Amino acid sequence: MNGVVVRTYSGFCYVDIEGDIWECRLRGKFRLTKQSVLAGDRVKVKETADKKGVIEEVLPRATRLDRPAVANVEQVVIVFACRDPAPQTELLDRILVQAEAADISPVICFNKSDLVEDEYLEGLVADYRKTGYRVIPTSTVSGTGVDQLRECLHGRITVLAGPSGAGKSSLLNAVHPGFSLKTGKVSDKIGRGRHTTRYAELLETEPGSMVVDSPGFSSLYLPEIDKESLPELFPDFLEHLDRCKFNGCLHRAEPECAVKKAVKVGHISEKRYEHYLIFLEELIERERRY
Ligand SMILES: Nc1nc2c(ncn2[C@@H]2O[C@H](COP(=O)(O)OP(=O)(O)OP(=O)(O)O)[C@@H](O)[C@H]2O)c(=O)[nH]1
Ligand SMILES: [Mg+2]
Ligand SMILES: [Zn+2]
Repeated sequence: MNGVVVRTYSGFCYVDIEGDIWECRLRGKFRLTKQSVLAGDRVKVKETADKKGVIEEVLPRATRLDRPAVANVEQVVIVFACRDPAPQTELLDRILVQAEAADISPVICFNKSDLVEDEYLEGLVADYRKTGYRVIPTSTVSGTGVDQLRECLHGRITVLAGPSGAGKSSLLNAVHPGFSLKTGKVSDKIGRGRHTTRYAELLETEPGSMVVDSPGFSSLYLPEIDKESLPELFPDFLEHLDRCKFNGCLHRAEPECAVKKAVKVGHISEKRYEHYLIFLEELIERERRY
């Protein structure tokens, strides 16, 4: 029988088979690697008891994201709060690069828009609209952007990603009043969430639309990519790349660099460019080590 893994938990996989959730074990060969079966995986199950079975095979994945670890999503909605916790745009850019490298389309939500002045929000949004990505300011308190987000989830398989406390579960509850996902207070002292969501879980918002709620994370992760391909993972750089003087320009110290010019005149945000340089150094350092 075929099914979709809705979540994995301490050695068990919960698999949706024609609307029923089956508790499945993994066959020995899948125990070898830690993340061998992920939420979103399509699997072949052999029945062992009533609504219990063994996963015989994981079918080939269309996509695969590392953080959060999910399979077969088409879209990632990256959720950051405008404040509490303050948006860490370096982490946002890392998730964007990861999504581009995995061929998953990103959408950015700046949530808790009710907590900041319009001017601040507009600055944040304008910076990221320059990338060409869709940016949706949202608030589960005022309801801003909730309809837009619902429309954006329609007919797709989406994962929500972002730091703990940004409001991912709250947004899903707002989009789909039938959900009652657990949400948690952001601690006043450290301004961080407390990892209320504990595991990635695939949920159906409406027939044909699936969404994965995932635990927040803040680790500064970068996938395995060649430094030469990094600029292509910044869609706001793309139109400038052919205009650099040097072939193989890495847009650092090279003269007559079209990317640096675009930053100077404001077509590319300075912060994005700064983060590009940080990621580039990291990749160069990695290549040196291996
Ligand atoms: N003011 C305001 N608070 C919000 C908004 N959205 C969520 N919150 C609050 O932010 C806190 C964290 O929300 P969650 O939905 O648990 O955040 P999360 O991203 O799912 O966090 P993890 O599950 O830990 O990754 C809760 O206290 C929510 O009530 C919003 O739009 N405005
Ligand atoms: Mg959550
Ligand atoms: Zn250049």
